[in-house]
Amino acid sequence: GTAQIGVTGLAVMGRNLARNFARNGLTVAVHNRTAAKTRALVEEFGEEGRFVPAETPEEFVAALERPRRLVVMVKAGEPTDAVIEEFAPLLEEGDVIIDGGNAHFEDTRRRERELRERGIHFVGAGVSGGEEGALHGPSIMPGGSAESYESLGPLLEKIAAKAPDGTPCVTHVGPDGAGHFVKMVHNGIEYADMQLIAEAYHLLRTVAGYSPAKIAETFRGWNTGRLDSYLIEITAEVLAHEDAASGKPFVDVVQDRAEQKGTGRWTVQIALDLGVPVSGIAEAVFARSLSGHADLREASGALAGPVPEPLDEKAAEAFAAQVEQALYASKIVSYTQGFHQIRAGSEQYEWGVDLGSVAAIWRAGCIIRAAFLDRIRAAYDAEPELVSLLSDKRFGEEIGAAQEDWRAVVVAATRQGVPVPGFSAALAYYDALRAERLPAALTQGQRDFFGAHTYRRVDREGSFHTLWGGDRTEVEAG
Ligand code: NBP
Repeated sequence: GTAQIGVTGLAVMGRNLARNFARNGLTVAVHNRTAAKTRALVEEFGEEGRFVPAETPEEFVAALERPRRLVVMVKAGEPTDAVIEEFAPLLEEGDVIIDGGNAHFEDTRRRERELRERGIHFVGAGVSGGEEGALHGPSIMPGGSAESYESLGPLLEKIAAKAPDGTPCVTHVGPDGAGHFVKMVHNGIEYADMQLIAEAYHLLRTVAGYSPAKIAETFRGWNTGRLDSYLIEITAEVLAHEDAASGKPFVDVVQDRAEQKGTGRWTVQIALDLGVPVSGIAEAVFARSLSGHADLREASGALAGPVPEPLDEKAAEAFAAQVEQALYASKIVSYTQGFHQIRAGSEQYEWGVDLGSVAAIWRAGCIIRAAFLDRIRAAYDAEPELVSLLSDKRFGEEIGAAQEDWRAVVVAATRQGVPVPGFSAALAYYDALRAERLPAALTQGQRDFFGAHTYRRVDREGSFHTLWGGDRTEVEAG
């Protein structure tokens, strides 16, 4: 074969990835279960580069140069297993299967193990940026053997997004499931970012009394500063958009029920298993789920509470500046929590993930791309063992400078009855970390009282139990 890479699964993502490879000068074998899609791709875009269409798996495998590199871009879950089972028997030792779908990292770990036993490299690669990213340059998070990355890396570097300094947004994240794990947390952070932006919008709308058009303008302003990011940019676009049919702001004609495909939920489920407090991401997932409970909301419409009273123009402007502070501070907390989760996953599975490189490959191509990520990378480059982003001097100073306004925003929201689960959970996390003593000591006392779960003392080593049902003397536990 002559193709340097193959793509099987030519729905929107696979088709665009194949075109991206071809546009970058690679010869690309293309295959799809339903052959009509393969033919359509070559008919429509054949002039963009060198495609080798294959009707059968055998033809597809034969079209590839060795070691073969095949990208599987089919629906996550069972279809991915079915495709792997179809192709693996046709491959030889040293060939590489790349799963670019949104697989759960535990599935990736299992597939990698099974294929390794058969002498085949399996690379679970997170691909972010949607269909546009797949075509023009996604952020790519590949996991798998270092050896497979040697043969694959240079090809991925060609098609990946380029950061502002020109470096490709792809790196060998770590072994087996590391890439899909990092992609999962990326999506969790994306949920949190979107929720925080939604809360800022809600406050500007109800407390500041701004119109969607005015809020779009406000976001455009923010996008020239430290919040400069793709999500802020598209927020302004969505808010400025008018519905053609009704002439109303687009945001007012869309049903207020957010949906989800599941990667945010995975992030929280895994965080619970790892014992990592990702409260910002969790609140974002819950906020979407709550919005979808039309029954609960209908049944609760008569509950008492304040009706927000819009501020006058001057006060509104000052409030908007405070909301920017709250948004930025809460965003720092979300990323702090997300990077904590990656660090914990990396320790648990012994992946050796370099957090600075993760921040670096999120700078372009992906949904959470932002100027901010350069600063996160700098923080980890300066101190790779950084315990928490909040313990980085510059982030610490910035969040410290924002905290008074952040509190004022949470207070205003609470007074006016506007839900801000993201802002307030982030603030609670910040205050919990700062606190010299947490009430967890009392929790331990209660646990010891009802369950003899024991506790540790501040002044002596060892585990202790108080005989609560007896004379309340303290005994040393075994
Ligand atoms: P879909 O997730 O809609 O999958 C459609 C593709 O899977 C088609 O090529 C289809 O072949 C193939 N397929 C299925 Br379904 N079952 C199969 C089977 N048993 N054997 C062989 N092929 C099978 O495509 P997509 O939206 O392009 O997404 C591809 C992957 O990329 C997914 O894992 C997705 O989660 C991930 N992803 C998507 C986005 C996005 O923005 N859409 C972003 C990032 C990641 P057919 O044509 O014969 O039916």
